[in-house]
Amino acid sequence: RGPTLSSAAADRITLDKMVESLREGVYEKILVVAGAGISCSAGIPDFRTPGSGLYDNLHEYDLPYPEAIFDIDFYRKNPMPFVTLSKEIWPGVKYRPTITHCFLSLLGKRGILQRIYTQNIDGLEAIAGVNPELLVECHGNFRSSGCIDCGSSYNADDCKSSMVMQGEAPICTSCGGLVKPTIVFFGEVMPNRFSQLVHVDVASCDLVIVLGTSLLVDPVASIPNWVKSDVHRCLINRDVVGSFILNKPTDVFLEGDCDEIVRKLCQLVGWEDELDQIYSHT
Ligand code: CNA
Repeated sequence: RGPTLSSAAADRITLDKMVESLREGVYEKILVVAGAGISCSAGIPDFRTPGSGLYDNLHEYDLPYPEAIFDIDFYRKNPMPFVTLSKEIWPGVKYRPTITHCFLSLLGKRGILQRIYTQNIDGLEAIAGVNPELLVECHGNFRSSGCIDCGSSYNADDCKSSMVMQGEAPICTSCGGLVKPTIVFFGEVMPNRFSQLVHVDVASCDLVIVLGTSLLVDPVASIPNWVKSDVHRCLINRDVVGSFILNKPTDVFLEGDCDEIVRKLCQLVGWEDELDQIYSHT
């Protein structure tokens, strides 16, 4: 016999049940999937929000199509759009972590974070104090750089001063090719760390929290689908995305602004002071 309607209802995850489980320490291995939406309140636009998203605001770069800014062949012909974007978002220069980044840091400090898979390249999770061991920056970061032709590594500080101070792409000292930070462009392979960790993480997590992403870029977009079928999944976003469908017993959708929602969640669980403490130190 399958579950009766009433037992299915009893098993259904709700905000109240999730809060209670967080308070009582039921979840011990939380897997987080994050996207550009968690950095919007820091001042960094996302890609796809109509009007404010980067894709609607790329006129100044004169790109043939929006994704060209992260296209390796286009970079080879015209690195300036990416250089200009990098100058804007280079970690530690202009933007500070949001309440949501601090919430992720809080999960880490409480020892209940399995891993964060972030699609963001702004480095704000690390700046918020997330232990590097608990972080997979799926689309790379600005902390290292290399030649797009011969692959030689290039000093990241020198790359930063070329791009941020001089506003130009550095040239490889070995082969004369163009250098870029180790941001994963379309068609490039993801960091090894992703494939090394993701299988174990999806198999062992006991809650998935997805925040601020349209879940349109694979393979990260598929992570929430790879967890066991009875694992609770919480989506904190402005809209329903990916395989989250309303009324699925394992899923809870908290609709709206992620900073407001994680603050509310922390209030309910009793973690708000801790959250504010982390925020005040970033
Ligand atoms: P996206 O496709 O732009 O989607 C963003 C999602 O977040 C949308 O569903 C929005 O509705 C939602 N959203 C926006 N603001 C908020 C908010 N305040 N609270 C809750 N939800 C919100 O971005 P994805 O991350 O899904 O796309 C993957 C791309 C984006 C990756 O390759 C990134 O490298 C790239 N990107 C990164 C950054 C960054 O590093 N900060 C910025 C822009 C784009």
